[in-house]
Amino acid sequence: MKIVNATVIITSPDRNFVTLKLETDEGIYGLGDATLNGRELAVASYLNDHVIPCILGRDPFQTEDIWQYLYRGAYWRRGPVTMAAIAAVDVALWDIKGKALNTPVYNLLGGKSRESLLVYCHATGKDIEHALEDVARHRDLGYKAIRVQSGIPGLENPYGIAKGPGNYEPAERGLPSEHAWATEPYLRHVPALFARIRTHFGEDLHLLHDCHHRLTPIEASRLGKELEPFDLFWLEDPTPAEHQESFKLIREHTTTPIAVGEVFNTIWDAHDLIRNQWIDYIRMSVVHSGGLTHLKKIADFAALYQVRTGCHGATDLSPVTMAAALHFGTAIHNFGIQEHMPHTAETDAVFPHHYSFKDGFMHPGNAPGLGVDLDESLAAKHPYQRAYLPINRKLDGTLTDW
Ligand code: EZ4
Ligand code: CO
Repeated sequence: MKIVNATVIITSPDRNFVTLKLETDEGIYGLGDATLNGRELAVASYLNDHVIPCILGRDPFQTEDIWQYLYRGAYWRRGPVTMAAIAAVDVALWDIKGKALNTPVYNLLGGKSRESLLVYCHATGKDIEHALEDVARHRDLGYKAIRVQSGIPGLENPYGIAKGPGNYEPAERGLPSEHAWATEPYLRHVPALFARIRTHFGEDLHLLHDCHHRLTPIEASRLGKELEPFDLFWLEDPTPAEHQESFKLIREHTTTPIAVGEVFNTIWDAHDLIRNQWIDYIRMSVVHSGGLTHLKKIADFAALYQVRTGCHGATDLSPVTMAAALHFGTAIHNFGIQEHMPHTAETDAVFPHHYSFKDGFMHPGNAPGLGVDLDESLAAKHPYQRAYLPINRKLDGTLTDW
């Protein structure tokens, strides 16, 4: 079998998605997600201008060799643009392989280690009362694990909070908006939020919280400690992780489990975090971490250190990535949890799929390959629209992490 055609399809049903379609001489095609929130066109160009000419004519079964060819052959290694482009090729190849062998991708990655995957959703509210209402709504939808974020007194529109009813979407069309951030009121507020949630909902719900990289290591240590009585499933992105050793300080101060990795691209971003057991969950995603070929190796490495997966699953990861993550999580031994931020009906219509949600768990479906398709004529009706994530500044104007 040979790859004979490759197309990059950009669509924006409600937000931007970049998809690679690889076609073979036997009529089988595969899909890979190449979406990089706010930098979509850079990955599209990387694929169109630099990758596609090199892979035409190759054997789509050679997932390992093609991965190494794109990673080592580029000379310039790593980085989100490169790794998203490699992921798109890799995932499309696994999709082709599954379809050619008439089996779901999870069977190619080790077969079923479980029947379905525990997922967590996002509950948000402009204040504690509204956050409690949103937790109740998600619990009633069947979720067993809920990430909770709430507005902070004195801060308008902090990142991670839905602006109104309906699905939350962090990317905004147009140029980036800017929001104020202050750590002191945040640190005072979050323990109160979780105290109220536990009083209200009892001990059974798994509760998670995302700090969006906004704390220093010692601030994160304090927060982790103060949250211990509320038994969090994890505290996510407590501090930026470019300097991996920052997590040592947090680890020495708190037993609240720590998750990180949604912005990582390769194993080298997590190597120290994992081998020193400074984290409990590695959140790298299929699309931003070089595809299934690389993420499988990362999961196997993490397993040696009792670190489990908690793959990023926000709406900026397309249904192709959600399908790939579910096949992956079905097969690996050290699966922990999967993030689930449901796509809108418009996005689901562009990407018809076989995966499903029921009673707090997701299942990849049993269709050959990934079990996700792209309606190209519908996709063409939704052209790209410039969009960015918001920017955060401290009250004095200093730019901060988010
Ligand atoms: O900010 O996906 O855990 N989920 C998150 C997401 C990320 C966005 C960035 O593109 O933190 O909402
Ligand atoms: Co996050």
